Amino acid sequence: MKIIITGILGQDGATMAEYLLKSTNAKIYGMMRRVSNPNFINCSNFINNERFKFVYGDLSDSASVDNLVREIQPDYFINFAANSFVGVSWKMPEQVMDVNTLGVLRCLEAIKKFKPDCRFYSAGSSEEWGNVDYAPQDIKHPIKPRSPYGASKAAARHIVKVYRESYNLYAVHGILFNHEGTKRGEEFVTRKISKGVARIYHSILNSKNFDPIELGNLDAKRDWSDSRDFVEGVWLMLNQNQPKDYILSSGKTHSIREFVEKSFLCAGLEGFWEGSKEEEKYYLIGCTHEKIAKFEPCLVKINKEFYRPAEVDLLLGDSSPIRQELGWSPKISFGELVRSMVEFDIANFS
Ligand code: G4F
Repeated sequence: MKIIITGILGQDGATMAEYLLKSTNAKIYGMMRRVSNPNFINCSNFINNERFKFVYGDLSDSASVDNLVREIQPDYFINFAANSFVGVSWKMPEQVMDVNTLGVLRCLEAIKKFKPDCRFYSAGSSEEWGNVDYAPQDIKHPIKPRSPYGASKAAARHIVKVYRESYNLYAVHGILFNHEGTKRGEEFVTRKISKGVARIYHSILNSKNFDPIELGNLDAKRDWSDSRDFVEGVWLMLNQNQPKDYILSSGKTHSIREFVEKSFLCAGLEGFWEGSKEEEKYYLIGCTHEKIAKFEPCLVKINKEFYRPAEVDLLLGDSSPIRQELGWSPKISFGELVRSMVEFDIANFS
């Protein structure tokens, strides 16, 4: 069995490869773009596995995608490559549409031309629903994106459906709610918080002053899960009798504020909120370190730079169909997810 995974250096591609190398005998081809200084940290557990190989390709270059599918003849093509940072999608909307939407089209075209029985996974997003009408959101929720990123994923969803129906391809567009972990990029809010907590924890341990973590909107709510649970759901979606799109979500929602509080508690640090709107701050309770206490130990403050032009206020997913029909369920709770990220970042702080 041969599987192409795009986005191999990112959280989802690397987590998927780890899972498939353990649970199948497949040969994995991890597609990466040529960049000057690639970061292989997320691939360290499998980079030397004899069933794993890096291959060059780029979703914005159809010839490269065509060549990979023609030469490898994959049984599965799992597309996790994307410009996945919502916040930056207003700054480079054309590139986002090119990679996230046309990139999916290029994969589908390559499969149609060179390996029509290859099963294709397209990574959809709860951002497609954006300004939500109801909660929990199910697969029938209207598409109302709030960002170029959300629009790019919604368009990808349509093109997957069109190719599935027009050419009888096995192509699914699974809707993934937020999913995190220790491979998460530092620009996303959860990893930014867990890394910030680790930095502050070590400063306090060494009686050093520290800068607060600077965040944007604290009141947005997200349905967070662990990415290791999600790759199992993706694999189930790829192995149904007939292709069908599903949602993966925990079914619980938490605010950024709650993520902050829980993360600091995991490091043994308790805080309290004071002030409102842009002046709101999170202070450390009962700091006993003489040197730190002097500096009014502020843990979190607001920086307007991290506000978005349009926000998605609430995400909460209904994943009951995949639970009932394919037997998927997440094993890692929100509390365990936060703890694992904070403990990892404290242990690996440098
Ligand atoms: O961590 P985020 O950047 O993730 P976001 O925008 O929810 O998108 C993630 O989940 C989607 C699925 O729902 C994926 F499709 C997408 O690729 C990505 O993985 O932001 C989460 C929330 C937002 O409401 C944001 O406004 O956190 C808020 N936030 C507050 N302060 C911040 C910050 N986000 C970031 N990145 N940085 C901040 O300082």
